Amino acid sequence: MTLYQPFLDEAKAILEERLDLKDYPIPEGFESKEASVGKGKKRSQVLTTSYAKRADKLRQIRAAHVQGGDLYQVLNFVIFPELNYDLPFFGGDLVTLPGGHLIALDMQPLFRDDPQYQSKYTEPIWPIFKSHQQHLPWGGEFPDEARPFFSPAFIWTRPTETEVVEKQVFAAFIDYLNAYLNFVDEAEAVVDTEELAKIKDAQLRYLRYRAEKDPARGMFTRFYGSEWTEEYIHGFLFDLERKLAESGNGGMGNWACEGQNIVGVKVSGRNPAAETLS
Ligand code: DBV
Repeated sequence: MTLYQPFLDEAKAILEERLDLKDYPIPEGFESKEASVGKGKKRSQVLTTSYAKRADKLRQIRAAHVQGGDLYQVLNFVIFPELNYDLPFFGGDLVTLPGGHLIALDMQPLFRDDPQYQSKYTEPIWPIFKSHQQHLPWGGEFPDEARPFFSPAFIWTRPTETEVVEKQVFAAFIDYLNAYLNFVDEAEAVVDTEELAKIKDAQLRYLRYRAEKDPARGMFTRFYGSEWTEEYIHGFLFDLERKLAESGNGGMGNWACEGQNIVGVKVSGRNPAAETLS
């Protein structure tokens, strides 16, 4: 079973059609990683593959796809805008584990409680949210500390039927992605220095939260060990701090392009960003 392959394929096709995509480097060793899990008859292979691109206004578009038969299917798909746009993050966490399906889908706000921000980035998608919400009821228990990072149009659901994932979740995922790309089309670069500083703070707050609390850390550590996992989290999945440190300019404007120079540079240890910054 590869439940989320059609999601990834369709997302790639839409991105390809709607954006002028450029390559984004995936650090060596993280394009694809395999491990055997379980014992005896239950032994199976778990494959994790990565996808990454960038585009105008979008610093990183990336996906991690875990395929481990009936037991583990995960697609984590996030779009990180450049720091000179007030765009939200596109965030999809589509998770199927032995315990069932768990779906998080949202345009994660930089400034959740700002009414102007809500009218710009939540109101336009409200009809889409409502149309899907009726098929995808609230999934219950949700970590309080994660709330600031989600919008009122957050879809959080735990479907009991795989068919609901294949149909309703798929439709919601595609609608949200297209609506997100509409925002990207409209977005204009921010030039006000105060505003830019707020955006950078909000991006770093989000980044640090996600890297620190990554709910996949346990799963990845079991499969691939802690060294690989920490490097995957800080060096690829949530890499903003590294990129800022590498570009060495505090990260405004076009730094992501300069960031391309780091291709081939080997990083080792836990987080070189911390050393460079101190
Ligand atoms: N989640 C990720 C990445 C994943 C991933 C990069 C590549 O951020 C997978 C893989 N999410 C993943 C897995 C689980 C979850 C759960 C494997 C199951 C963990 C387990 O049960 O062992 C939204 N994802 C979750 C949960 C939430 C989210 C709330 C439940 C975890 C819990 O109850 O603590 N997405 C997640 C989140 C943010 C987000 C917290 C915060 C901004 O965007």
